[in-house]
Amino acid sequence: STHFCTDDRSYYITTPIFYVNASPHLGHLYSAVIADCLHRYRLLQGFNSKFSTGTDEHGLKIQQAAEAAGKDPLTFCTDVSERFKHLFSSCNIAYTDYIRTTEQRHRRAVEHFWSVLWNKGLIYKGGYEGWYSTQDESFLMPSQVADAVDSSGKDIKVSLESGHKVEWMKEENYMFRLSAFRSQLLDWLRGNPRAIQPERFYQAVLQWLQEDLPDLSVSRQRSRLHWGIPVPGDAEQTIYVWLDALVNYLTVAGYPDKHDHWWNMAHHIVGKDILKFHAIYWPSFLLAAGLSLPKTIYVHSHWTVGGKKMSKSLGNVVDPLERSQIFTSDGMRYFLLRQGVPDSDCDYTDEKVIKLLNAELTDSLGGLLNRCTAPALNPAQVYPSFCLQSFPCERGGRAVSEDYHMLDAVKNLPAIVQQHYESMHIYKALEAITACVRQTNGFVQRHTPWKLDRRHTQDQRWLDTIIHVSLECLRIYGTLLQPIVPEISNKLLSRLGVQPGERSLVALNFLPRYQGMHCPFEGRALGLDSGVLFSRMERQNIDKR
Ligand code: ME8
Repeated sequence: STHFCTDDRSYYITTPIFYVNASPHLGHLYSAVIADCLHRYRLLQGFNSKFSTGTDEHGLKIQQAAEAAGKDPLTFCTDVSERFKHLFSSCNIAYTDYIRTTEQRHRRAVEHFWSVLWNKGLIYKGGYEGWYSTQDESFLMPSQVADAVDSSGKDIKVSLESGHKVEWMKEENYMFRLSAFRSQLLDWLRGNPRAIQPERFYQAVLQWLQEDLPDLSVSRQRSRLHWGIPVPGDAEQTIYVWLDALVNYLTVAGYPDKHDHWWNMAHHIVGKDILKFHAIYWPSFLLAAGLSLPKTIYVHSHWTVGGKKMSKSLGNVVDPLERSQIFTSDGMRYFLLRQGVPDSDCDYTDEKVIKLLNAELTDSLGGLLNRCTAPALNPAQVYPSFCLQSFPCERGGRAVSEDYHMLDAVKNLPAIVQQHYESMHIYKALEAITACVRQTNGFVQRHTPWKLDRRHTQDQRWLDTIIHVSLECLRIYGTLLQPIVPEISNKLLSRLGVQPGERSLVALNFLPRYQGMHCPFEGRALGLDSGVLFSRMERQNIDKR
């Protein structure tokens, strides 16, 4: 097997490295938010987690973009790379590593990697003739190309998959023996049915492997492509940008120096358009170099906008920085992870964001917190006592059967949420949390605590019990939501008086008093009131900005 497990408590998650030919768009933030969520989840479980992201700065596409901007390529790359960094810090993307392919450490890793393949005879000099898409930095088979007409009415050829223009290319260059790896790839996939998720994409890769797998051109003539890493020992050739880019995952792990620790724990997040590079080329390169394969490749679908593909020419590209300033970083994170389904494309509109955030963060979650902490119901501003006579394990107190259902649901929630996080079904985790928040609101609504009279002992005990149970539910929701909305969770947990050391996923221990056990929160003062949990969004206020 190519899988070695050295340390079960370590985790290494990556985003694709982003092309710097244009500014960050919504899809880039989406990739980063998914990885950030999984990274934060592992940290809360007590893992040692490494999270890397960065920028892909070489290749013909960047070379041309820099020329068009009239800038020297490195200055151009640095400017755009800084915009990605700025977006990520604005959206609380807590990466531990940021890599740029123009860094010296990366060049060293790529040169070493190339030499290993070369020395094993897996790269040879040959001639390449075929279609190339600069936009996709991708070689295409004749069957993947179609006729089209460009905006000036000229007949052109385009990639069937991306719609981007392709050009005929004929060059002397270096070829990688991709064809030699087909059966090893099939073995790997058949032996690891969870290696590519969701299932749909795993099946797609198996399908591709039924077709022809020709050798791959892995260099370009320097006269055509000067912006890249030269082939070691041949200054006339530049290494193909995808080989260069994929090695970034190894560079961050420490390659060519000691890298096993992280490399054996690698998980990749990728968009569906770059699956072939990650699920066919990359594992083949790794097999060729004698390295282990990634543990999982998580594939996500794309965001469309108003039903259309995002594109500069349509003018519908969503700027994630601007949107996160309007809706807040947590607002955008919540929306993307709640609405984004890995299996199929999702559509973005401001209206959907406003509706979702108002309903789930302002009304449902914020409303629940408000009710339980408002001075009218909680004048002492404490985590009140739980009274087992009012809410006994055996029926008979004031609780009704729906209340017992709710307790069951919240008790099971952490395990369900963790399962969903682990299979990258983050939207399902959020669906489950939302359903529980709704149930807790129903619980409060059903028992109308505002009608109880604190002067009567029985009422006062029941009232305190209702609040205690609700605060316990909120503590669970706040803790589980930390990977998704770190700022809101922090605000919520701080208001409940839950200390930073009490927020891990390991010892959640929901409602211990129900089992007659000690509850560390009972009787504790609430934290300071720092205002509403999440402000309501109004369409008019957004249009004005
Ligand atoms: O592909 N919705 O970089 P990139 C969601 N440099 N995600 C989208 C999207 C959309 N509309 N459009 C693009 C590259 N993405 C290479 C990666 S990794 C060794 C090299 C996603 O800037 C896309 O699927 O074009 C990919 O995962 C990521 O954005 C980066 O795209």
